[in-house]
Amino acid sequence: MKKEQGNNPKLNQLESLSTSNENEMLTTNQGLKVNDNQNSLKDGERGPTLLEDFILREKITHFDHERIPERIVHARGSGAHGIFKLTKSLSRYTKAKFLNEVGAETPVFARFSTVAGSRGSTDLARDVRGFAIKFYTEEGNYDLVANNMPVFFIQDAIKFPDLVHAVKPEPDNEMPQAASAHNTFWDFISLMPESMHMIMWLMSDRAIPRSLRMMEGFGVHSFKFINEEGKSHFVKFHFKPRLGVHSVAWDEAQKISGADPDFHRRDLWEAIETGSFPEWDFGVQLVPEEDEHKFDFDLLDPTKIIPEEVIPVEIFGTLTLNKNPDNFFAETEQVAFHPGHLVPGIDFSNDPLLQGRLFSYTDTQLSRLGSPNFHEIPINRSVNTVHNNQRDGHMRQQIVKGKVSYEPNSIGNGCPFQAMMKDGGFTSHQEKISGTKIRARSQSFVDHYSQAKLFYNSQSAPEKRHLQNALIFELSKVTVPVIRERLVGQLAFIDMDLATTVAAKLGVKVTKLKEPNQSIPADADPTELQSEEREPQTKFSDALSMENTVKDTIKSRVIGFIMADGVDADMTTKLKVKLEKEGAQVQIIGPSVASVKAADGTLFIPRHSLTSTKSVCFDALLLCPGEKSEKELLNPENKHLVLNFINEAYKHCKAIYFGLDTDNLYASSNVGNKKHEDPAIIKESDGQSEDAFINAIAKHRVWNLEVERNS
Ligand code: HDE
Repeated sequence: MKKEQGNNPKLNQLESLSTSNENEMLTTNQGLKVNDNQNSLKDGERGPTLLEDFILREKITHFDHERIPERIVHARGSGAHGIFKLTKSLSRYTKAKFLNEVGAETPVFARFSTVAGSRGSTDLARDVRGFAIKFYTEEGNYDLVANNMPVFFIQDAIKFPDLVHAVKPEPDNEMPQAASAHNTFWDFISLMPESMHMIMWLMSDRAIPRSLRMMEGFGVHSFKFINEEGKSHFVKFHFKPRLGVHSVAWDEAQKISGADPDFHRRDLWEAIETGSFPEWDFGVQLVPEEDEHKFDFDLLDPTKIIPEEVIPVEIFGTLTLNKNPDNFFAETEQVAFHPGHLVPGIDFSNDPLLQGRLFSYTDTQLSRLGSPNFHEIPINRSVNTVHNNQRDGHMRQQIVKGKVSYEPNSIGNGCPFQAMMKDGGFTSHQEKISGTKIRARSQSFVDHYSQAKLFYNSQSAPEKRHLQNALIFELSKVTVPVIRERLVGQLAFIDMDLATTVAAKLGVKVTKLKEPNQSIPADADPTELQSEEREPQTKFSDALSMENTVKDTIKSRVIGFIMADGVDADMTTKLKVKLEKEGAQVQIIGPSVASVKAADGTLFIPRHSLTSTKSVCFDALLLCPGEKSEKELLNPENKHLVLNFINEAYKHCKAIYFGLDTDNLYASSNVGNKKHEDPAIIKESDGQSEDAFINAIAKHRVWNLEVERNS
């Protein structure tokens, strides 16, 4: 059941600007009703087309210009509307109105994305995910252009084009698509020790999320909050998903890319359509300005986190996504985010990566959306009216009355006039700065390994194994041996075990490097500036491991009910109702999509057939009860398909429920060979209950049994 979306001023604005074709006649762009949309105007039925056919020309011309350049990075994305609700006031720290009044609701538009792939690439690429949110506040648009990982590859914006060129498909043959597993990426990374912390995140399962709804969001940089008194705090932004942080297996990710390349987009869309609205807690880590230098890293360095054990994340609000866009292009494709879209009470820090971003985002919209009037596109409009003296330009839509477009003026009574601070006029935080003009990096940015170690040390055994395997996979695709060796040399600074495990599978030796440092100023003593090998102050952080995430809900989990003719309708329906009551989605899989006739004559309509989907598209499987159904499933036509389903789900550590009279399915599959206790394999015939199944799904996967399940 879809829930109400409430009063949302942004949706009201979009509604007033949108049209529907329902019950309407076809017209040209000039509003002329079209009488024939099948035939062009010709000189006789078989003759040439006439140039005067303005209807044909208009249609084809518009079509020829339908494409706009995709985003240089983050081209592949999915968006949704929603509401941000403040649950605790932040007025002590910031004067931003939308963060002051408890209960205040701010409309938002969120867009999640992969980074490297093109607009049509797979959702399940190993990649960072963008997590961009536009808050339509009364004081103007505020954009939090975040990622699902809290650090970044590089420390200075000037390296961004190099990073992106290295990860994108190689320039000579445009391969590989949406993948970092290639020479140029690892060549660059192996020469950039500052990327090592981010590489730990990218090689972890965080880079292959189960769902966009099960990802954390991080502002990455330190920003600043400024309160009414002008006092400032450094702030790091966090979004924590109510459903927990969960990922798929790499083998699964690759298979999903074939079975359903739109897996994440579909999952988000369907969750919202079915009223299972994704929710995140919004939190901040706050550091008073005077404590800036109290850490063993630099708050301005975007390759560092503030461990949650050092400064806890305080929760202040809830982000809920509750409406799908009406038109993908008009909304998700044309939305234009910018870390420089601010409201009073929020400001930047001097993070050199953030500083560079402040230039890039408007600049890119000019070539992507084609005009300085991109803010007038409905999805980008603020909910408060824009008043200024800017005029004209391509595709201008606002009709500003009067003669005046300059300031000062007397003809327009001085309007629009500057807003005083007390009226909400934006002022930059008055930070005292005195420096020498210099191209250099601060010595405080030089420790590249402590937090990479912290991340690696904080992972559970299965997470470490996945991370090692990811590195082995990626570096096996690298064809230049010296790049592999150099990268392994970098890993040795993080963890010797990690380096030797990876090296063994690559056939290279571990040589600990004195690594080249890109940030060395020309006149510096290189030995002094080389990255230090230090022990981090914080050695473990529970917050960094997905092992410690939410594992008590099966809401929105997709459970495949495999059945064939003769299934027991009563028992199956009972199981279905129970799982749906817990918020899960049950999808029926039949031998084909033709209806399945139960033993008592009840008809079930499958959403999928055994050939139209794969087990990787489900969180858990349930083999429906019924002797005849089992026999059908084990007939030669279906047997290999159904066993493949079960075996893959087993391999990927999922929960599987064998209903009554499915012992032969159990015995014929790999599950039948298991020689260990496995809480995620439930057999009704052994008296195990549905509750055990629900519990196992909520735990997501039995990653700790992965080795046993695959042996
Ligand atoms: Fe971006 N980034 N970025 N980025 N970024 C873009 O803007 C850029 C960085 C992020 O869903 C582009 O409109 C530079 C960090 C997201 O539309 C572009 C630097 C973080 C999105 C751009 C960075 C991000 C973008 C491409 C280093 C995490 C997608 C198209 C100085 C905090 C937003 C566009 C959406 C998009 C530039 C680094 C997040 C080219 C120069 C760090 C989520 O302007």
